[in-house]
Amino acid sequence: MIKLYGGARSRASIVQWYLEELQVPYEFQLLDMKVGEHLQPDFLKINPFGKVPAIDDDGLTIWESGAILLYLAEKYDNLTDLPEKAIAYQWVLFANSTLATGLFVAETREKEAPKLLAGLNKLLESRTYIAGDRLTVSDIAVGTILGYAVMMLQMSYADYPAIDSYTKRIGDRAAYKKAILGIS
Ligand SMILES: N[C@@H](CCC(=O)N[C@@H](CS)C(=O)NCC(=O)O)C(=O)O
Repeated sequence: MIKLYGGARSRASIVQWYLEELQVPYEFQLLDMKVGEHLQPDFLKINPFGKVPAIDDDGLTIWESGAILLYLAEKYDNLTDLPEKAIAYQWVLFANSTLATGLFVAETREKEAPKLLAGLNKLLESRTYIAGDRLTVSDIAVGTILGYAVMMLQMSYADYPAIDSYTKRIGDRAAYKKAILGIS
């Protein structure tokens, strides 16, 4: 069974959301990061940088949330077609680099966030999910960053109605509620 290493309110929730969506059995290994369990030798063997999330899937250890998401997509979500894979890589990298930086780096937020949100809003006016008409790994990556911005920065999408509906749509999913909001 997959072991998912995470801390309370950590980016492990992103991976947990996807595992819940995929209905893949997993065990959540909660590290007490306040006392530095993520910096102990046992965990440093899994991720030498002492950061969560990380997974152990039958002896294969992977860290970095985007890499874990893409691994899960290929193994459990039938992501095999090269063009579809390229689109998934695009969105996962966009979420963890361009979007996360654009929304979370205070110094550049004012300049970057409106451009990024306007582009996403336009795209979501014509599709239900990020990569088309079904929820994919791209939604897990982009959706969590959009959700975290609301939770951590009190960001409002009132000026971006398609993003607003999208975040409500994903926020209504049982797997999202359990993993991201901690509501079972
Ligand atoms: N880019 C990494 C970021 C990982 C990361 O910074 N995780 C935080 C928790 S959300 C962490 O482990 N921090 C502990 C530390 O840096 O000591 C990912 O997405 O997996």
